[in-house]
Amino acid sequence: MTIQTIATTPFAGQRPGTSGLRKKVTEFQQPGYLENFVEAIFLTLGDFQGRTLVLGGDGRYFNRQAIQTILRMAAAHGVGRVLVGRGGILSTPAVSCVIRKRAALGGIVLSASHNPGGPDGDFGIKYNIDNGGPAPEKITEAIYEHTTTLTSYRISDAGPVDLDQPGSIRIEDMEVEVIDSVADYAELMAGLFDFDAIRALFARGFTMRFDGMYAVSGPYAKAIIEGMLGAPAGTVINAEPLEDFGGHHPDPNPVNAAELIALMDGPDAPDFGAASDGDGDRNMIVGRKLAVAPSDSLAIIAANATVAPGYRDGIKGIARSMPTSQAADRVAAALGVSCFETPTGWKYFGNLLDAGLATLCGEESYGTGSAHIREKDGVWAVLFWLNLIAATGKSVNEIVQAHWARFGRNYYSRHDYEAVDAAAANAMMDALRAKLPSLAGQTFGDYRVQLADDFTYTDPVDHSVSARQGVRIVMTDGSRIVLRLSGTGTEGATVRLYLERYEADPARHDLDTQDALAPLIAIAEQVSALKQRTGRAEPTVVT
Ligand code: VG1
Ligand code: CO
Repeated sequence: MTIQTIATTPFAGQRPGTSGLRKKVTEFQQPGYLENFVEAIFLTLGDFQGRTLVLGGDGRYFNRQAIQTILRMAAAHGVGRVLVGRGGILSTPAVSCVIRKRAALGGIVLSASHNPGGPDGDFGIKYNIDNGGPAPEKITEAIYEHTTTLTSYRISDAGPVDLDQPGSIRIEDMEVEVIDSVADYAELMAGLFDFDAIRALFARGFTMRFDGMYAVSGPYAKAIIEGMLGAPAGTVINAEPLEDFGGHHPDPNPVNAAELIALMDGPDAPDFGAASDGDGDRNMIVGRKLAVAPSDSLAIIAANATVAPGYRDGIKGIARSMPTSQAADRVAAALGVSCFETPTGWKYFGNLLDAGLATLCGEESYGTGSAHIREKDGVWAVLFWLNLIAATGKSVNEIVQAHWARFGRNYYSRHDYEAVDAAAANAMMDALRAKLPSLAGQTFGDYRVQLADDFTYTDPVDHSVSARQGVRIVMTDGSRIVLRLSGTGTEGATVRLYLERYEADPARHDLDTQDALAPLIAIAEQVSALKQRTGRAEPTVVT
């Protein structure tokens, strides 16, 4: 085994987005592309000699190959030990859990999350720091700077490691330990939730369907829900991670998890439905004929947190991304705790969680989580709901309706315009930004604009400032229109339009969401000319 220094030249465009570097697999397959980015991570890390790194991914195409390359590079750089998930499999929340539990220096997550996989699909790589969370912007920017100047990378010429064989082997002076992908994570969950109560619930005949979407959460859900909690075999479906996710979009929303939604709408619906995404950090909660809005799920978890043993002492605060509905704000006010509003992306929650300012976090994009790790966590959210159902004896629908009756309902929807022309999307956002100063005070039908700005976040802990995080048009009644460009896509630009309207009156809590939001949808088009500028008559996906 020898360590080699290989000459290379920079690739343009290796700046991490909302959640790491995401590109087409074919781009990652270019010689040196992955190596350059990994070299840039090592150049950024500083003192990692002899330390431990965690490594794993969602099992998508190129996962195993990337792991072999990263192991050989880690060995060449003097890393002490790498903990790698068996078969190369670790969900994003499991990486976060293992980093924290084993006091690792950090970890590398290989995933493009909800983006499709396979040879023509997407791949991604992300660095997580020692708190278990995504690297903050100052680190991702430093990594990016290195990608623009590096001239070589170092790699061992050692042969491949058998990723399917648990145990330890060495590459150069580095130890590679192939660990059980699920064990540490399952143990953490067992300490947070009332597994006895959930076991009793299943023993009473409660029925559930968890759709793993052929992605990474399948093995976790199977081991925990069927294995530890005694749900009947077949409760977890599509549980085996496939390199192309069975050709599907591993995104747990009513559009992409259509099969689960059809089941929950039909005569054979189980009591509870749930799904998770490519890398296991998202979740969708479904009752009979009811897909719970992720923003509502966050609010409901917060309002009921103390039913779960891990949160029995109450929560310190809630944090939500700016486009996420304000349903959680109402719960925070009722509980007398703070509610923080951050830019989109889990990395902005890290400081709040580390400082003990927030316990629960959530995003409208089917992401919920807590201070137990530093990533959003799909299986965790599903287990919380199971615990809640077991503790209250109520159905998903009853829980949601009771919540709206108490706090009011925040009607909420997101319209995505995917793979539109990037220049047109940028021009639309620029024109909208230019208009913002004139919008405040203007009246549109029943709505009057109270505030119109491009969201700037100042982190309350380290005071770092993140500007241009999304245009928000806030009405005097709290209704909102938010527009931003996605930072996870790999084709053209994706415009996201977020719409929210508050309704206090229980007599108006069963409106169709799109109908309830229709006036705001029209105002959004009027001020942004989104359809006209992108040449799209309709959004690609409505959630
Ligand atoms: C999207 C979501 C965001 C989420 C991010 C990563 O980002 O909107 O809320 O944190 O994906 O999720 P964007 O920039 O495309 O809007 V995951 O599950 O893909 O890691
Ligand atoms: Co994800």
